[in-house]
Amino acid sequence: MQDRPNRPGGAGATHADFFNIENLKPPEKPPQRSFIPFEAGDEEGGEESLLTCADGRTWKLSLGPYCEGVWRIRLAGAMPADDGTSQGSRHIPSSWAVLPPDDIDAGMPAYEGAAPILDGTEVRSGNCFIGDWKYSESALRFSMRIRTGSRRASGNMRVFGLGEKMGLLERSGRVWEMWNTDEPVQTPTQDPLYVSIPFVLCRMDMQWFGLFVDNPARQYWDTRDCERGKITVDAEDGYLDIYLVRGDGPREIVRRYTALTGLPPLPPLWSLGYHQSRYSYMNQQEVVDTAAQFRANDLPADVIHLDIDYMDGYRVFTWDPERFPEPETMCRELHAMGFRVVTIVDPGVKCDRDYSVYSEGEKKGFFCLLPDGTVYRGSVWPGTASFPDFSRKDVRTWWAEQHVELFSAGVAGIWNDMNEPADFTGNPVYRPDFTVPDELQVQNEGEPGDFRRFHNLYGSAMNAAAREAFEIHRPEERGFIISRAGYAGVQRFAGIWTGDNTSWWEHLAAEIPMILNLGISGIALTGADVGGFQEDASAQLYARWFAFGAFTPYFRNHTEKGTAAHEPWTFGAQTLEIARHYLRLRYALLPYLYTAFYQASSAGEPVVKPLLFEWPDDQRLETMDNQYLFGDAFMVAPVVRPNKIRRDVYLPEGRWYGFWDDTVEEGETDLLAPAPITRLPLWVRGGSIIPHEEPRLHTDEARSSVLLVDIYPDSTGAAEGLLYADDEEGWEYRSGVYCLLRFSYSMNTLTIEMKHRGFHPQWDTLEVHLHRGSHRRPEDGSSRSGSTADPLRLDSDHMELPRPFAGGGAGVSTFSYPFKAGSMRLD
Ligand code: MIG
Repeated sequence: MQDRPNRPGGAGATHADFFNIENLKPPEKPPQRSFIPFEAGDEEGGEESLLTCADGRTWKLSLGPYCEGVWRIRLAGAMPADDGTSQGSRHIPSSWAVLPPDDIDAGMPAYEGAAPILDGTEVRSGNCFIGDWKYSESALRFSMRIRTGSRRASGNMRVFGLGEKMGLLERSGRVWEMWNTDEPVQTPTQDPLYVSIPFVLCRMDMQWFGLFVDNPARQYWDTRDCERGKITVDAEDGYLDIYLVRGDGPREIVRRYTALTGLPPLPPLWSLGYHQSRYSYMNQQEVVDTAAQFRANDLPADVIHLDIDYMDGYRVFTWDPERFPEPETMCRELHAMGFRVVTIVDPGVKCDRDYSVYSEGEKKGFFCLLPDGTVYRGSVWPGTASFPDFSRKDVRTWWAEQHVELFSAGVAGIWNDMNEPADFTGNPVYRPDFTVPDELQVQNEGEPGDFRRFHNLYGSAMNAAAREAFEIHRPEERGFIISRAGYAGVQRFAGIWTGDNTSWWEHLAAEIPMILNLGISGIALTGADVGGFQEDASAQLYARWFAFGAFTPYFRNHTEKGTAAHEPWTFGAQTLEIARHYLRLRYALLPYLYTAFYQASSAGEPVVKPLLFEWPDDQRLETMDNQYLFGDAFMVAPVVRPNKIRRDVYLPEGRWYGFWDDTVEEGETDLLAPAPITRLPLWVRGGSIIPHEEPRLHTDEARSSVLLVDIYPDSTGAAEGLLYADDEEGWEYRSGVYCLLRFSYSMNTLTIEMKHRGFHPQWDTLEVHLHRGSHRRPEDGSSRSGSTADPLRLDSDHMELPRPFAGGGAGVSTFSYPFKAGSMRLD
């Protein structure tokens, strides 16, 4: 039995301890500490400055360029310990997040703005100041401020990013904690959640900055003084490793930050199709039957997920012998229907000496140890469990090898859950310690330490091991990994889904700023449990969420144990029709979406982006988190409230085409858009060219040989778009086996330019649709009076589905050509 005094549910705890209110007090955020400021030392150099503190010890502040547009600011010194001795060191540990400068190349233009300078105790870049360094026994603190000519601060600072957080797009006004936490109660005030990414994108007056504080220990970001031009950061580890990212605007800064922490691999095309999940499909037959229902209902889908009940007693890397007796047969049957299988993997290994993963891990000394050198035993789904030390290369390789149990059965993707890591022995109400003890020792690639430093890295390191699993067992495939936890840079290994949301309208709304801020924080492959995880969705919520989900990067339906069924056919015929409609649209747009992912993996561009990416000077867009861009061409304005038949939409500068009816609007305009239950409010940005194709039932199905291309000219009559194509699964694209086409249209001529010719796409015919648009708003069909059906009824006999790309209606001209590079006149 271990002695865990702060853990009411810990080993040896009694029932009474568990409900002891004292033990369940929320932790103080941030803890009160008394800080002592640093003073400038005698020696000052151009790129280094020595700071002294009251006890005479010196700290070194240094500044240097890191890579294009990025400067690194470091503060290292001695952290005084309680007993007055010096603990910690001047040594800044190697980063898990940041790539070596030589490996960073996102093909970006050189940055020509003012480089920061180190000036005494401060770093200055334009009107941005980083300084005000302070220390206490338990944390380092600094502030970023803006100063303007007047003595009053500008009062005009906005911050975005910080990874996966509740709340709005804009992050000012509270203290945010960086500490990966398994938190299913996602109320607006809840913080933290599963992912920690200490990066902000901020605007100060008309200047944009990125600030990344690469320190995986617990941090607090205090944005309450943003309106007075100040952010304060506390980091509970004895060093600061800060990256100041400059660029021409939000897009370039995010691209630079993403390149700094690693571009994501291109996901295989199948993983951009639809994923069906539930906690859990309880046996092999149920999985196969569910997949068959998709086909019987003519529903496009590519993936089915197996949650923890496929395992034998929740032993990771095993199959339950009764309920999943023949996983190989199951995967084969699923594959024959065009389904791939993704299995959940949890890090906690059941302490059971008759189970090889445990006995081997124990023998090899691969589990995290308590300070006294004994193996730590926590408690998760399998009961008592130990946690692999993923900070070690040899442990990651060993973990990667265990995946053979899944891969040999035919599993195609890995879903890493519980990797905060969650440990039920912590405080179940205030969950920051619902994890393994801070004292656990890790070897951390030769820089040993404890979980204070490694906690936030645990998820990323587990994902690195899963990446290695693909490298070992499926070297020909890109693989697919979706994770719940992660730290900055996790995008190199995995995408992130937003965890345990609830079937609430509020959560549908909350997912938009959450995935936008994840995108700002470098993670392109993101999505939420469609329909909501906890509780039962209503048909109306489900229909709205489904349409929105089709316009998120990772599109998966999932639900909790014990909830009503959430498969698309379980809400009645009309909801099924709506789901099919948006699934078909998703599949039609795969060439477009895949191209957006190419931009993510080659240039660090998020797939879903806030409007401020394109219109950084339009200050109305800074708080806009119910509309967003999906790729470069679509603006999505999901309905996130019940019983709405219209919704308010703001169209920024430029020309806009209603996706369903080609109504042309000139921004900047506010309008009330029709939104019957069948209709996701959707616009195409004038100036776009969108490649798409006939929807298939799954991505292995033979595709039509016709590439469809829709042209939406801007007010000058011009448009452009990209198309990326490759073999959709392997790594050859990294050695140039892909094609990249640029479409441009002006003066009635469409030009296709081959930017890269390393692959032959499968389409041989091009069908071009030129949209001329209509300035007259059609009858919107959303009024309750008149002849049209009730816009919200999901039980009416007749349902009119809106027609994608305006259904090739009156304002659309169609042309057909062989698909090849060259120019063609459209008249
Ligand atoms: O503590 O594996 O977020 O998607 O269904 C619950 C069971 C553990 C949490 C995940 C959820 C998954 C569930 N898991």
